[in-house]
Amino acid sequence: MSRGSEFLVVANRLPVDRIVGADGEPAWRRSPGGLVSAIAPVMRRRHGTWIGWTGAPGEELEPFEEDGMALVPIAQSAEEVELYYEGFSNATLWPLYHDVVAPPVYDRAMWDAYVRVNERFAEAAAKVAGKDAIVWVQDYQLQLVPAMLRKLRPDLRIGFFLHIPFPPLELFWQLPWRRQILEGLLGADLVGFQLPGAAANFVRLCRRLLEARYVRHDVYWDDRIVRARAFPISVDVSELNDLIEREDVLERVQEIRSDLGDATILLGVDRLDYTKGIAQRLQAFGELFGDGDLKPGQAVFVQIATPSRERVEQYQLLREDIEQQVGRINGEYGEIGFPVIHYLHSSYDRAELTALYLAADVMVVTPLRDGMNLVAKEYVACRRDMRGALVLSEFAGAAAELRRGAFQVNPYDIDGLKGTILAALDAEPAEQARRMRSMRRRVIEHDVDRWAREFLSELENPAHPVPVTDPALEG
Ligand code: ADQ
Repeated sequence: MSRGSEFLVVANRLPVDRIVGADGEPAWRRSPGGLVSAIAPVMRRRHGTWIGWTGAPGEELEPFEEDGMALVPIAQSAEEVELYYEGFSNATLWPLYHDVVAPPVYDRAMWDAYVRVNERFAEAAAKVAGKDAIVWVQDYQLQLVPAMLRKLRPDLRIGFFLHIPFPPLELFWQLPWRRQILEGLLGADLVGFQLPGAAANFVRLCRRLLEARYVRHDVYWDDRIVRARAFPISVDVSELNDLIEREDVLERVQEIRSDLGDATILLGVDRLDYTKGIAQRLQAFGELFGDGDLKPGQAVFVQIATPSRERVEQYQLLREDIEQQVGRINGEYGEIGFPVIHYLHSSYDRAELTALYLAADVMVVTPLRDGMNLVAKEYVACRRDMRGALVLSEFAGAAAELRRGAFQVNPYDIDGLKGTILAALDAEPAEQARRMRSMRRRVIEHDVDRWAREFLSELENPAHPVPVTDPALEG
């Protein structure tokens, strides 16, 4: 075998987006986001390779280099995108793993496509990995890759990280292909989750469904030990530190504030997804006007909703619902020049998001279920001024770490949500600072760099004991 890569990342998407370059020619640019910036330095240091899809159906590209990373594109036909990506990944696994907040679709053609595309990723990784290489597989779209890859290349060390929740046995049991998914994951040496509870769900399922032996969070499978551990993901604190000092960002903060008539600003930033609890927060906010607790012009909600999975039916319905709801609330409670909700269905660059975080008096993060939620951590990382308040759902993974500083809420409880929003609006600067200090300590010490380092060190040095649970995450 020729000398291949000693470090590989396998993810549904490549870490680059297609853009039009200065010369008008198509070009690539590194995708924004913590995962890419956390892994990029390791990739460069170890001459790593990233295997993923470009995002364009039917496109077949040769491997190429970008930003110091070797990239191997995996083709997906339009039909595979529909069945594997929009179908099994986003219409089956996504709702099943998020407490079934929407009904999962169980479709055999979707499953077949999921197997086929996972195989393609595994074969590509087997081909480019050097002897004894480290392979890090990412997320729910590729849960079969660890076992497929181990079969092809038993010499590799394989890690897997799940970015979304891992459901309890009672829900996972619905899945017609539950055994195959578990066996797929057990091909890894280390299976990482956001929270210890998810690792515990996984181990319990291995025991009940596969009758696997286990000791604490170690599963004995196929004469190997598969470790299940929690590694709560975080944000790129140093990138955000640079942004909050930029002159143009600070000017933009003033501009946003004055455009909104110096009203108190509540902010929501989410992909437009039914797991994010957008309707619940808007309803609670609207009712505060009906109750007379808030007046138009006094407080305003800015809801940024990034377009997402627009070809999946549930997402189209959600968009219609939210847009109707915004129209209804503004129609009912707004006044000329004072809408109560500003709804923006668009994507923004990091500088604009940072300006919004700095302008917001209250950040409202109310998912019905969320693996972690980076928006909550980004807000905290940006507020070096110790101002602002975070309203945070108990059902976000981030709630475990930010418990002391956030105004925690059950998003299904609309009255509770109203009371919590009012409490956050009323918090005195001293209380805001006390809460923010506690949250910032956690986020700054546990940034995304540390997340990647801890995962890789656990993968590469299994003898090195890492506590099964982080005391800060205990309930
Ligand atoms: P997501 O469900 O996408 O991630 P989240 O963790 O909040 O959710 O990350 C979203 C990212 O997109 C943030 O970095 C945010 O700044 C950015 N973003 C949101 N709206 C944007 C907009 N309008 N324009 C530009 N950028 C925008 C999944 C899981 C989470 C888990 C992450 C990481 O669902 O639970 O935290 O992966 O593991």
